[in-house]
Amino acid sequence: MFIESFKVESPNVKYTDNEIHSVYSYETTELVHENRKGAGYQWIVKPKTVQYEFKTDIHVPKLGVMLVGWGGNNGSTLTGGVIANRDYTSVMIEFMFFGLKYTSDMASSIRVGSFNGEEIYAPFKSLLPMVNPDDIVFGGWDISNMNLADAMARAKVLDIDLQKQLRPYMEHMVPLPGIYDPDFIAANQDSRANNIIKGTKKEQVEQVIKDIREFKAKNKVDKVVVLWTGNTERYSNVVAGLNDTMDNFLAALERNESEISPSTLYALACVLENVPFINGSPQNTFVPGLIDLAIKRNSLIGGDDFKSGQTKMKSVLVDFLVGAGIKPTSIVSYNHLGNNDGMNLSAPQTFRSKEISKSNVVDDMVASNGILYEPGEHPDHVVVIKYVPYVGDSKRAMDEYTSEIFMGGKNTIVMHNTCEDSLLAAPIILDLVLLAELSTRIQLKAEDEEKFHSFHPVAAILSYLTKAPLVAPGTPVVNALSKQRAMLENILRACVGLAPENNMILEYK
Ligand code: NAI
Ligand code: DG6
Repeated sequence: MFIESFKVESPNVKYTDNEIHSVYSYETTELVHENRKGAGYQWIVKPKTVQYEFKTDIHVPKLGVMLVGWGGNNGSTLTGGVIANRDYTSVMIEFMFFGLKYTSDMASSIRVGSFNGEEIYAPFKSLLPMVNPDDIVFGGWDISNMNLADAMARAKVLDIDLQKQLRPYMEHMVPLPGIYDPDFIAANQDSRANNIIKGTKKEQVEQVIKDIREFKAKNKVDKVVVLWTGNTERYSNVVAGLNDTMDNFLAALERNESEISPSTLYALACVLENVPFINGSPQNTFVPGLIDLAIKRNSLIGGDDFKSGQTKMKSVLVDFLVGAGIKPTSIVSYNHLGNNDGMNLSAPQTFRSKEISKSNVVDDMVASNGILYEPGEHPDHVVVIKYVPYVGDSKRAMDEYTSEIFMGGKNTIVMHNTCEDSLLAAPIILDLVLLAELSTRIQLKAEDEEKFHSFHPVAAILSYLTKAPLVAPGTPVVNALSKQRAMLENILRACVGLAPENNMILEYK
């Protein structure tokens, strides 16, 4: 049975006019490696309970979302999709949130419990008060000055009838000039760049800060989240004295160092302005010096690279195979696409960024099974991307997984997936900004801490939606989709005093 909403009644949970307060027992384990007399070294596992308190501000702000690369396929598709849902006409109604099937917040559900032997589910978004996407004000930057209606037509993603309906809503939307540095993206993007912020890197950062403030004031929004959905950049070189520490990085900005990428400049502006910044592309926007600064200023950063299709499947399938004692030995992922993203990725240096984020995704799953893999052993893993203009945004992805199975046999699984890339990415962008905003309203405190604090500014809670999750130094990276989803869901459950979903169903045993 599906219910729309619920309220938790428990001595551990208090709803006030301003917040939800919960007291939560975090059950975990502590491991020690001890030398026990006669038995040599032995791993000892000690179950441990830590009391946490969570406080969630229930006042949902009016949210502004500024996209870097607003006029791209993802930006125009998302903007059009949200308008179609909000201001629908009879034609648009057919398309309402069609593309949002994959969002965790908008269309997924959680199990609440069982009632008379029946499982009860509720919308994921009923867990905690979240921004309604209809109420978001969109804006942003693009190095191309094309208005959003023309950008939508160029993208050729949304249905043509829908585009006609959306045009009047979008033709007045023109991206702000963006920071352009041809050294960081493919040369084939040059003809697009007619809308550029001039000046030194420091002046460009100052302009982005000014843009954010003006957007906020003009649209009367309470909060802004900025998300990079611009072209994939090449990796920045991480160099001692340049961007390895906060001080070196800020000094490098003063010197107008050429190795600071546009995406890093936008992110820096956001960190200085205390505005959450999310990177939807694979490049290393978050150089160590910037991460340092974000931590010092407690400003949310998250990324990297939307986990939309092929990689999402991989983080399900390899987790299943390795978890089932089946040993993937060769993973070959090929895709071709014909949109501007594909054209930009046809340059070796930008492709390399994507290759890295797509390749590391099985590491934690492989490391989880020492029966199948020797230390350091890894399946062959090859990623190929080709640019085929004819297919436009409709990406064709083919994957071959070869695994060793029982009695030395081999099993080969082949997948072929065709989908508009931007219809997969747009809802992920929405989820990322909604969750980032929500996470800034949550405070927590462990039993040995005196004061409440926010989550670590490096927002690992967004991992579920990214190919190469950015985590705080020393935090494990989790790529397996089911674990990422469980982390997200269970943390939000804890905020309303609900136990993690353990699937034991002991009440029926
Ligand atoms: P797109 O090429 O259509 O759009 C990117 C936009 O960014 C363009 O309009 C371009 O003019 C603009 N741009 C480039 N550099 C900029 C800068 N420095 N400042 C402001 N604007 C800038 O690409 P699309 O398809 O929208 O994808 C965007 C990004 O999302 C790409 O990096 C892609 O790799 C990444 N991505 C996309 C996924 C998908 O499923 N569509 C999944 C994972 C990542
Ligand atoms: C070619 O792979 C283009 C890319 O931008 C992808 O569409 C994007 O990274 C999605 O990747 P995946 O592996 O999640 O489908």
